[in-house]
Amino acid sequence: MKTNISIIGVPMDLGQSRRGVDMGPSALRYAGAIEKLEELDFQIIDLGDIPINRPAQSDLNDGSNLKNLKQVIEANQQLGDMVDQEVKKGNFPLIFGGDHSIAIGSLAGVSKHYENLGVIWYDAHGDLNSEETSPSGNIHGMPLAVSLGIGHDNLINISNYTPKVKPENIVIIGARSLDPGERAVIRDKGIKVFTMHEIDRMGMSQVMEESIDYLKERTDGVHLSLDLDGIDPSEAPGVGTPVLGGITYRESHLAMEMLEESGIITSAEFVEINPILDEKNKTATVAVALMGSLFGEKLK
Ligand code: B3U
Ligand code: MN
Ligand code: MN
Repeated sequence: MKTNISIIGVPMDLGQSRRGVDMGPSALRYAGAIEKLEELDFQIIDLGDIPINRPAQSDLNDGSNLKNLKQVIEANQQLGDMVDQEVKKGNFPLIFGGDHSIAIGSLAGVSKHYENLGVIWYDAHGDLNSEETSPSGNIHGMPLAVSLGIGHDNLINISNYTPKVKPENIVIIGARSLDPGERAVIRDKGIKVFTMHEIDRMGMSQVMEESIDYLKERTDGVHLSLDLDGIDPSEAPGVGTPVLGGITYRESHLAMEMLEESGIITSAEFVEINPILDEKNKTATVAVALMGSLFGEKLK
């Protein structure tokens, strides 16, 4: 029997500097995410959106270089608790972002249920910065580092344990914009990365085959963290930090279909959709189409 899917919206744009990603959950719902999953015969439990506190003037200079640290911690703690509850009930958590800082809470909620949680980080970026290496102070550039236990104490200890993932259980796919500090983390920790170079050389089919084999060997569950800026901005323009030369829509469908066939994915999130920067909700529409493939929509 198929598992139930629990949807949690996180309308947060505080992990970065361009307003508008907080409308991501609405854009995904408007693009028909719920209907698509219902068509595929899943029981959908829509838990609505988490309330996000906007920073008060007095929070803006709290001495930290991390933007909106307090609100990002509060939101992720709440998300972590909700995700934890859903996994306990045997439901598949599907999180609608929000900026990518929400992955901190998703992983906090999911990871305690697995010995060796795997993570697929589908993204133009590594999101492996810390306060020291970040060029921006934006926490959405840090969630993978935080989940490895690298970063501000209050971020890495959300849900009261750290680390959430081991470096050898991570696969990054689609990277093409990595800061020097992020490259150092990748090198030092030995994280598996398929950059655009490998996708071009090997083809998405082989990239996914290798990723799936690699994760199957060593993990007992896999969280898919899909940042829409992994996809080329010509096809997913509604993102805050577009990077040319990205993964195509077709390659992404293939990737999702192969993940579905493999049966390894146990939780997922779709993040960084900014409807203000989008063209007629194109990016949310792409995300919903990819959800279709991830959850088993077949052409025949
Ligand atoms: N690496 C840069 C830029 C960035 C990260 N994630 C996104 N942009 N979306 C940073 O600010 O950490
Ligand atoms: Mn990201
Ligand atoms: Mn990104």
